[in-house]
Amino acid sequence: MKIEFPETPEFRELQETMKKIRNLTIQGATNVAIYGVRAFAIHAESVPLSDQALFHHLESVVDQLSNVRVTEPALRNGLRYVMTGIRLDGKENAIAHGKKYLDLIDAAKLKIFKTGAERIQDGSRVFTHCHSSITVGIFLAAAKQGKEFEVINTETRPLYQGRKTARRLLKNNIRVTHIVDSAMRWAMNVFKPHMIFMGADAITVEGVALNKIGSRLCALASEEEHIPLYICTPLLKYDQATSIGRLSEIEMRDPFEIWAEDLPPGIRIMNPSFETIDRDNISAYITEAGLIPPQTIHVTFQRLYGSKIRDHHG
Ligand code: RUB
Repeated sequence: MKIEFPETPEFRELQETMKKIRNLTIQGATNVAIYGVRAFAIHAESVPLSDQALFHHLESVVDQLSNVRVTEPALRNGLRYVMTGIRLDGKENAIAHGKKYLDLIDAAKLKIFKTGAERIQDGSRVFTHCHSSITVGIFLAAAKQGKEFEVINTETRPLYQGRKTARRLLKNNIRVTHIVDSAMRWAMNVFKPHMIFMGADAITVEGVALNKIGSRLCALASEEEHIPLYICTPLLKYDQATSIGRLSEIEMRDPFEIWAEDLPPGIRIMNPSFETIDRDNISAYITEAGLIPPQTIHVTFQRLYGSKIRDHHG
């Protein structure tokens, strides 16, 4: 659905943000939430509408923004948070409400970086997949504490987000061994990493994590190699709709990301962006509430955010 109205600079900026989220210029669930909520709040505060027309318009924007990438509940939770604020005290405070949500993200990040860095010791080898700003933040925090450790990371086909991880770590003098995705199990067997740290896009009521495609293979290989796997994420990625029985949706991306030219006629290409990691493969979540078992996701989210963040379904 295309929203035709209104053509303000703030609305154009919002549309530009949506484009950047779609094409991964803005990448990773946390950044998607930060930039999406910020652009939405700025637009909401400036939009020249009131009463019913205002809410009708904003709800359609929330809908559109939430569907740019469907596996991103941290963005949806943030948009709901701002909408609740607007309903309570008007659009004039939309930016302030957006900022409060971003403050929740910032506070969560700091706690996660601290807890995650505790797990890393001198001489640790840590395996990771894709690019997660939260996981990278933990590595940087551990390096800042003077710990000497090594990261083994996948390139992450088809869009090579793993290169982003490798570059950031190298820039901060962290040793990196970079492998193709299909060498995951091999690398675990050869390098015997002490632990696996991965981010998440969504967390379900069962404690299942959704993360970049390849994450479940990584989890299965970790089981074979007896390597503990930690999901590093703010609980703000909890998909509240799963608690009323809905399934978390998995984004399917354009096939051209996999094979752009000289396609053999008749070929079918599938490009799922994410997949689930079974809770039985997750040793713990590293969250703003500390290390928590997958079974406690729902109650911990409720304890921390239950009164503040409700989506339609919560
Ligand atoms: C990125 C990805 C990341 C999570 C967590 O996928 O799967 O592991 O989003 O990221 P994509 P963060 O590149 O398709 O966005 O820790 O930054 O929230």
